[in-house]
Amino acid sequence: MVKHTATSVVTIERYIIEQERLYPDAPGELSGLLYDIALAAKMIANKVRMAGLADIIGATENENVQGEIQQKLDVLANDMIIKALDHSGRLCAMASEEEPDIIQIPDNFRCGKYCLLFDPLDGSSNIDVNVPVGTIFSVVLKITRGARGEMEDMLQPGRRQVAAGYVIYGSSTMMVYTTGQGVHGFTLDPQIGEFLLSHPNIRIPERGRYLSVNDSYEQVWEEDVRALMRRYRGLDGVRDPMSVRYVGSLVADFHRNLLGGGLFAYPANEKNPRGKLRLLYEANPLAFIVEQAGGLASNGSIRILDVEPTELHQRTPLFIGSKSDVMMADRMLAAPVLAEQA
Ligand code: P6P
Repeated sequence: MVKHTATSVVTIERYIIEQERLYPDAPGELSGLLYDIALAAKMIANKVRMAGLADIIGATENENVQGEIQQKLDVLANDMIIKALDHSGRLCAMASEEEPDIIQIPDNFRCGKYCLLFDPLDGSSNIDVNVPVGTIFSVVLKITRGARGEMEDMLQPGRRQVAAGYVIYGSSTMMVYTTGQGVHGFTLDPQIGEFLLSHPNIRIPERGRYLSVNDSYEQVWEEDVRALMRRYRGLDGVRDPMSVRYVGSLVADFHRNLLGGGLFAYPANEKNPRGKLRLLYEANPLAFIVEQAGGLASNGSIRILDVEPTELHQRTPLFIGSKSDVMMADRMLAAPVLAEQA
């Protein structure tokens, strides 16, 4: 495989093809699926960029963008992803944070062998205050017989993923993905409408600089969680103190920690007894990415990728990021299951 650096001009399409060549028997369907997701990401980026202009743009007489933009952006993003992928012939079904049930492929389109699970626009409430938001996606192979996807195809543990990624709509738009051969980041050049390789082979530092957690739940955490957060802050003298960086947008917090080293923690609490974040299309894809980058992800007792799903929208506690910091969580919160696997 050609070794790329961030200075060579490599589009995401070229990179996907080069990765596919590593596996001659790969039929290319997964590559096509990743292109389609990159296309949907460009369309969503365009809408997210214009969100703040809805009132202004809407004032012109013939623009319908105000209605389109003012339609909740996460619903708009959801529809864009479905429309960009439902006719590709690569999917047997989809599942979205915005839809209660699985999304079937229309009868007039061919079914494929992959399932796509996604959160179309996580953290969308942050758009009004210009905080970065993101799209998160997970791809698994169909395991049931027949052409159409079934719930059983969606309820697979994260270790069965064949691809995962996210798009962050921030100061620039980036798409970061893995197919199990490392983690690669692409930055959208809006002038040419292409995602260009900017972060080849991302690796997360072993120890985190940043702690991302919402302290307002401190009073409703279990005592072991409180002790863990004191440790991350260096208050019990075991670890050097981490700086707290909490945006309140999962993809933004995760992305910063992936590049700079850190830990994102969303423990269970009285308000969210099973945690807040969704297993199938938030925790699982980010866990696949972080492990491919040398980090870890846990629910506080076992590896996220080993959690056996039972419901499409089930939630999970989440500790994800630098390996030594996630292992610290697993030592302090439960029997050290993760330590043997690391
Ligand atoms: P809290 C956004 O609503 C979100 O789903 C994630 O993007 C974010 O990490 C989390 O919730 C923030 O939750 O309870 O701290 O506001």
